[in-house]
Amino acid sequence: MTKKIKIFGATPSPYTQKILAAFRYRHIPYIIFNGDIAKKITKLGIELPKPILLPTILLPNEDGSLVATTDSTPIIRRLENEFTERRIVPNDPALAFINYLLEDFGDEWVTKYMFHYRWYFKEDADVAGTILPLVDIGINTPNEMHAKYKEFVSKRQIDRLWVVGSNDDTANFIDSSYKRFLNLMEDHLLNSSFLLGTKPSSSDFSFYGQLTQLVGFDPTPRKIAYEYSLRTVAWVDVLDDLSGHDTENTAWTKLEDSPESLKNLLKEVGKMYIPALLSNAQALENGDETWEMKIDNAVWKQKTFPYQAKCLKWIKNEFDLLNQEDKKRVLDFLDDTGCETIL
Ligand SMILES: N[C@@H](CCC(=O)N[C@@H](CS)C(=O)NCC(=O)O)C(=O)O
Repeated sequence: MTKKIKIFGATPSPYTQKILAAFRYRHIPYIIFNGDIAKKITKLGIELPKPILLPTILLPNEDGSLVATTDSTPIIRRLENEFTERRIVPNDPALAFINYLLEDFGDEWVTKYMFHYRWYFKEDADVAGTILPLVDIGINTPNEMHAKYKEFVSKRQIDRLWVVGSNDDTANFIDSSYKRFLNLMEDHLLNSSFLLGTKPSSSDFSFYGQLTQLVGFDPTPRKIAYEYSLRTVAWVDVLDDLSGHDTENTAWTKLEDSPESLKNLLKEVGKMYIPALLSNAQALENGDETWEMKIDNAVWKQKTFPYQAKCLKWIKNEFDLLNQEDKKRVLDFLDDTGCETIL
């Protein structure tokens, strides 16, 4: 029998939800440990990852010993090779590149909506501040201890808002990007059951992870989602458990036959995320601690992230691995989306 993979995460963590839904679809057996992750991993005598991130997954290295591994995107790629059934990276390398780009956008930009709505408005911050300690230290945490932890975790997260670029100047920017995103999803789901056809891919799980929180956890973005895209609300329910999804009579789309609505989603990637990646990489190179960019006459300002400079490098690497013909297919498809500028 296949050994169960140990996953350490938390229910309010979008990346934990991404990985769990992908495992369910892929029929990869797992055990999930919610909360108090450092203590639980240390107890097993396993070195903690640096930095500790949710989810952390125990995967064997070459000599079979377990390593606490983070970062959902490479973990998903690694498991594609180890579990060959029900894969979530498309076979066509050009489509796989589009999938990579969308997955990265979900993980790195859609998460800005998630973090912003969770901690920017008082009502949402109060809900998150109340629930997070219950997941982390236990549902039965006594009231006094709960109140202290709530104060600690809320302050820590609210203080971090500016790190992801959420502040009074960017609040409207994020809000309109979220609403456009929901409209684009509404249009796309009218044409296609998943991002890339009738079979889910890793980008679906990336969007799903963030949307579990936006639609199912935080009050303000939930209200907006119900107003803007009930199709997305329904889609999140479908994505939750695809363990019974029929993989024989479903297929990934042919890139060239993809609906216009997919291209429109990529235009949002090209409008918001790509300029952000470029400005961030430039700031890192210049040694600037913060950077700003202007889109549609609104200013975006955030802290420079070394990790997002790596994201840009990884996207370029994925593209470089394609043969000439697939590169051309990708460039033709991305023409006029704004994404082509980094390739
Ligand atoms: N790129 C990582 C991101 C994981 C991540 O940022 N997780 C958040 C929670 S959802 C986290 O652990 N943040 C650090 C913290 O809360 O201390 C992935 O795809 O797994």
